[in-house]
Amino acid sequence: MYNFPKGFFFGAATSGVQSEGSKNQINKSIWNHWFQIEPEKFIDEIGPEIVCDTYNKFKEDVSLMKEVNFNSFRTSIQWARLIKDFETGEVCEDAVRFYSEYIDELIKNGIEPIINLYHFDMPIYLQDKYGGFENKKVVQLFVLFAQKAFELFGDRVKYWTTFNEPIVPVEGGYLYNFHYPNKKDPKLAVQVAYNIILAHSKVVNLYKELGFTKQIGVILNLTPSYPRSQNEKDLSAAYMADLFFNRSFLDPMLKGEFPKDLCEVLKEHNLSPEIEKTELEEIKKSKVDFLGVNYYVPRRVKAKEIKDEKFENPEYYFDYYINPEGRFNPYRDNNEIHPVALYDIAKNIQENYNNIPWYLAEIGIAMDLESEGSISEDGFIDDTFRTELMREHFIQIHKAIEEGSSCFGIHQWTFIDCWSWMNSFKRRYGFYRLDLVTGKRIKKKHSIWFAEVAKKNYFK
Ligand code: IFM
Repeated sequence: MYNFPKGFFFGAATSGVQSEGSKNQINKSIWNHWFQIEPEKFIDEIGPEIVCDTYNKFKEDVSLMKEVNFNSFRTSIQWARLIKDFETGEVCEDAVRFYSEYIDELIKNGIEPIINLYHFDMPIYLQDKYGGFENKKVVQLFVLFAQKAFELFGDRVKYWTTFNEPIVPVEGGYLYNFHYPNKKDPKLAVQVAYNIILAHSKVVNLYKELGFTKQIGVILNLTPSYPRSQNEKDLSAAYMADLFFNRSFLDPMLKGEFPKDLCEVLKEHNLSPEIEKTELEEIKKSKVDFLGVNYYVPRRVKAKEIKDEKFENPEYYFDYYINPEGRFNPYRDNNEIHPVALYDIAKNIQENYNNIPWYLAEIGIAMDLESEGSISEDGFIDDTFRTELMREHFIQIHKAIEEGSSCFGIHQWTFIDCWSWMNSFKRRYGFYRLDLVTGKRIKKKHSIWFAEVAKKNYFK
């Protein structure tokens, strides 16, 4: 019997861009813009205009959350929806109404909202005019947006997060070309990463300075790096991967300081960002109340075989390899399945990050085959595969909690199949299948298992 602590969060996560649709949205994000200029880059040429249409259907959707016994739910406020004038912070009244009613509907139904402020969604106006987070002016304007959100909803929202997976816009937009502005520029990538960390710290500090007493945190995608062997070179490869992809954000956001090794390596390659002393003080001062962790796959690394001429990205220090003994998800690009990584993440937080309260903010199993053909006789989408794997992952969380980890919840990605950036609807993760033609939400089998676990607070 796997029992969870009283009040454990069970729910799901989504984001504004991926669920709302763009109805009545005065300003557009980089996603609307990118889709407009290069629709062929998005699978089946589906863009963010309609997606789950949560803007219109949030009441119906909250009742669907109740059917799965969620006691908590995360979404994000879109900067480009809430703010009408980015320079002055003037808000859009319709967006205030929408977010206010959405948040109230959740609370009225006993579902604790966790509200995130940035989920890859730079307003195109700010990207065009200032270069987005390339520019510290935009850090300042993000703080203004956050302030508006706190003033408008801070009386009701008890859990805020500044960023979801802040490393992803850096990777996608400045290293590997899967987010707008599609640049490949490691120096700029480092500056953007630094500016995002600064923006996060300023917002955390502001929240406290304004006298709000609830909780504020951040959501990081943590991917433990496993070396191919215990050979020194493989170990060093894993160390560098961890430094670049996990500690780069974990250390400044949780400990208030950058890892020394990372600073040295960046300096060596002439990649150090522009930093002001007062900014470092701001980063040091900012203390998050909790951490959200997104986990999907482990990172398998080995020593670099052929040296790159110059640093283009962190893979300068390691190569990837496929675990010959691994298990893989046949539905999604053969992603490795490694539930023990969750236990390892929990231990890392417990031992190296002061056992800060944290929750699993995303865990998901993508299945590409959720077409009409996989509807079982009883009318459900049969995603038993997902349940089996979720069970294994939950067991690892349970084990860590038994050993003292301060994990306070599990949110699955995602509630209703949502739009997933360049992949649009190819990879489906939801408790509910979204019919793209009718917009109907159709329950999947896994939601029945999850509803039981959430109701009882345990599973066998
Ligand atoms: O869709 C994304 C989400 O926006 C961030 N975490 C991973 C999900 C699945 O790819």
